[in-house]
Amino acid sequence: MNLEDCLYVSEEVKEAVASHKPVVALESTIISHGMPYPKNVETALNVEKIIRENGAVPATVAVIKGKLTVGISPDEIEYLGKKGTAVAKASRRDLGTLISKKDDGATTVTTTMIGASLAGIKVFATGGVGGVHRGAEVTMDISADLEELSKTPVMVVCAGCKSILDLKLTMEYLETKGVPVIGYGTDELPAFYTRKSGLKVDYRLDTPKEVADAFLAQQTLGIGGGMLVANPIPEEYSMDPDYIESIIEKAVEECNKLGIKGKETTPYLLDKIQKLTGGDSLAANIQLVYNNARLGAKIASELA
Ligand code: PSU
Ligand code: MN
Repeated sequence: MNLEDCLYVSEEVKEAVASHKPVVALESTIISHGMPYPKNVETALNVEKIIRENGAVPATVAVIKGKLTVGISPDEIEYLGKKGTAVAKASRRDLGTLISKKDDGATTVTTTMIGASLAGIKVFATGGVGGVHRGAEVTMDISADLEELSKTPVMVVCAGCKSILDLKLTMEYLETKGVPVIGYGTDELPAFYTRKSGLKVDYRLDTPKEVADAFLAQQTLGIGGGMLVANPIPEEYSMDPDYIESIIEKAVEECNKLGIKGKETTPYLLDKIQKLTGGDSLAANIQLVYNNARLGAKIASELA
């Protein structure tokens, strides 16, 4: 078996990477497991458009018919969005089996980083990353995303972490793993739906060039690992912190009551929050993803 039997990089992405054009990777779990159809497909296609408008090539990643594919087609985006949670959520441990069975999979932050890295892409934009869950001192539910950030040299542009997670423990874990957390234009870690969390980031950087330079220095040293760039949701789309906190608490309580565990936890919570807010959180979610796509394209342009 060769790498080409397991990995497919689209011609456009291959050409862009080879000629040092800016490329931004995008995940597909957000499509299949993070948003309802048809908003998920509409959002994913708009994100690709925004990246192009900002001078970069988009590379949405997924497992398609047994190949980790970097740069899926609009038809494949539609397919993954329509099939929704019936598509396997593919984390690091799932890749081997999904590929050998010629199956499909929606890539998480973890596996999108893996695909990006194999294709030579440095920047990846999304909404939120996984982290240390509330109650992890008992459940040990810590997202594989944090481990991946510590070893794979890809920068992840996100809107911080949702407080479905224990943000304080997530920051501690990232510190232990040596993952730099950069606040884009802020000293404070944004909390996805809101711009504030009460926690400090490691460094505040204010321009795409500053972020690109920090990443470049880290990679030039050869110490490896990624970087988490936390870009706050634009003020006009941010939600009321008390309101969203009460919703998240309800969702977490319901999740515990139902005994939901493992890889089901995050998709359950995302869906529950969307239902409890009557779609308001989905609108905010979509806007912050667009905002991250714009920043990702600008950083990729600086790196290129
Ligand atoms: N957090 C979000 N939206 C998402 C996810 C997390 O706000 O869509 C998805 C991402 O794909 C992330 C994954 O990599 O969930 C993390 O899942 P887990 O907590 O099971 O590691
Ligand atoms: Mn988990």
